[in-house]
Amino acid sequence: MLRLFVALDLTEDVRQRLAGLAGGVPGARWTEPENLHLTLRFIGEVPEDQAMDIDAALAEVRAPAFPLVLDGVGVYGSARRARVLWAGVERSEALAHLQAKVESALVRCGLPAEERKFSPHVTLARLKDAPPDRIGRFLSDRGLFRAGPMAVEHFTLYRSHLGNGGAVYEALREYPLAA
Ligand code: 3AM
Repeated sequence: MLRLFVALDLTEDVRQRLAGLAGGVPGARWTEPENLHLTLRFIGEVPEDQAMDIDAALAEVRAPAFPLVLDGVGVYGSARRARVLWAGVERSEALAHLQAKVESALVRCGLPAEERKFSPHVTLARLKDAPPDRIGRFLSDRGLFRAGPMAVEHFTLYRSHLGNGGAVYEALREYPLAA
């Protein structure tokens, strides 16, 4: 079985800007800079032959390249029990279009449709018992964060290896977007 997801890679420059946001929140496990990405679709565990079908279907996706701008920071979960700190993404029709194409390609491979609305973000940190006041300060200090535009010219199928030291992401294949 392979644990898969589809994501956009970020440029070195953007990852460094995001890595620069880390710190100041006790109980935060910050994403390693090389692991920072924007998930288009979590797939989960699939057998190898289905992974090959998924690869073939993703290779058929036709969508244009586009600029991506990261904008602002936020939190998932309640104020008292925040779970994830994230960087937001400026609204982009092209990103929504690509995500919809990826989603329909995966459904054609027999995966169940994603029920949750696509909410593009880059996970900065996972939180455990983080003090709400420190989260509040993080959000207000970093609220004006912006990075990019960066050119999105491909998307990537990743394999996630779960281990004691956290997940390791392996890029299996990149699929080009049209110039
Ligand atoms: O890009 P982010 O960090 O939002 O949280 C996992 C990560 O998302 C998510 O897939 C991305 C790559 O691992 N993920 C992991 N398990 C998941 C699940 N069971 C999941 N998303 C939905 N359902």
